[in-house]
Amino acid sequence: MRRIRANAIAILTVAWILGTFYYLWQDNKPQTSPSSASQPRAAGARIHGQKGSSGRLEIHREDRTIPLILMGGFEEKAYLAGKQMKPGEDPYREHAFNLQESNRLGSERAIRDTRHYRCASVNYDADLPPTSVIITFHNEARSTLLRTIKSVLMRSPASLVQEIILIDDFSSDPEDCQLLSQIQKVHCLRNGRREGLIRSRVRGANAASAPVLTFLDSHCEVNADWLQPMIQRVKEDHTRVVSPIIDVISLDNFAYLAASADLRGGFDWSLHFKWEQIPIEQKMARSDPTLPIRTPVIAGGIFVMEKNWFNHLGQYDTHMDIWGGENFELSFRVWMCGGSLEILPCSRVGHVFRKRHPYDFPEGNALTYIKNTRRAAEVWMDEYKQYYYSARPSAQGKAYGSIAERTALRRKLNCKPFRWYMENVYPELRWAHARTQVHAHRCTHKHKNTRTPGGGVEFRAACHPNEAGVCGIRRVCVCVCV
Ligand SMILES: [Mn+2]
Repeated sequence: MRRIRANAIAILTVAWILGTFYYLWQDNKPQTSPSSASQPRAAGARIHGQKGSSGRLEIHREDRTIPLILMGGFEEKAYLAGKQMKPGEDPYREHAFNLQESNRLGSERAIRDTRHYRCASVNYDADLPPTSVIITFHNEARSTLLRTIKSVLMRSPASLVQEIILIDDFSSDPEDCQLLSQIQKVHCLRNGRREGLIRSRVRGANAASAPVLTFLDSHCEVNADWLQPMIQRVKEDHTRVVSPIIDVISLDNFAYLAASADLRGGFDWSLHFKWEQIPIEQKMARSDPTLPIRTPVIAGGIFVMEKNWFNHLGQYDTHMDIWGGENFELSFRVWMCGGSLEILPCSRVGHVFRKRHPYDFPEGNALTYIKNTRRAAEVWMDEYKQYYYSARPSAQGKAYGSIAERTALRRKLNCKPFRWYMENVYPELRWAHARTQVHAHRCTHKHKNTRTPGGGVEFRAACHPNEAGVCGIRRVCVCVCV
């Protein structure tokens, strides 16, 4: 009896020791926990602090060092010293982020590899096509701009980056851009007047010599192997437009924080962009965390697209000004005219999200946003544009210029109606609408047979089967339950 008990204790002890070892081994496996920073990464959204020590190992993969020859005659110290803060100056004033911290960091800091650990073992084709990286900016801080460029050179296979095209959108100091063109592969184009993001990007795309375009913001740091997953997806199917997960670089201390891997781009009827959770059915079906995430819209700052496809689809609406709304126009166009949009979890790029725009909109921030989104709604949203107007009544009566070219483009490309987009790409939006709009308006009579230039469908068709389209004051139409 005693012997049996002693044996049992011995076995339990061995099992306990093995269990402990297994636990420790598991815990040391390199892993980035997606739940450790699960906050949305939208501009203005609250940013989740990184959990200090989660007990897991963080891996810093070796960055490629930039060969000196690649930096050409560029004198980094002189470039950065040329724009230093004056003592006592508010470090947030000029750029709406902490310039002092940015300047202190240096241009080649290491950042945490925030990808899921399984991304490191995904294989990519050896013969991926090269890309032209297009960075547009207006009065960007020299330290953030340089870090953006150097991170691209450090963390991309040299053969994939054919060139980096900087579009200086009429910044106060032309040297911000010009001096950087001493770095190999970096070209600088300067606008003779303020054109805004959209026309600047089109200029960059027209100058690009590589078959794939990579649009990048000017205050980013790209992460390990960011480029291969995106170029691979575009190579496999040229109609895909892909973007990375956008990590958060703190505007206060420039800490690099992992964003959640479970988000996609969405919007509400006022065409306000937001990050949202992937619908639960799709989330359950995701067996492999390295797989792409379909997204109804992209945030717009960072994406990769084939150059021919970009041109075929009509580039951008160049009558949009400065910034804002262009991501909706592009997203609707890509989906409705035969392409698709994806977020690739194995590609990560850090971006400084700010709470305000540090630059002026010549016609005012709100007016520009309304003009741009109104153009997107008028060209692409068919009868659904009425929801946009009901959510943004101030848009009615605001000038938005001629859309004839863009509606002609839509006809030429034979694009699907917005209704198709609603049903197949973003069905979740309709429900949100039905719940919020019904209470917002008092409706007077049924609105019948509204024919719209784009779709030629009754307004009624825009509603859920158990709803009817109703027209209220000022032709604002909503869906109500019947
Ligand atoms: Mn930005």
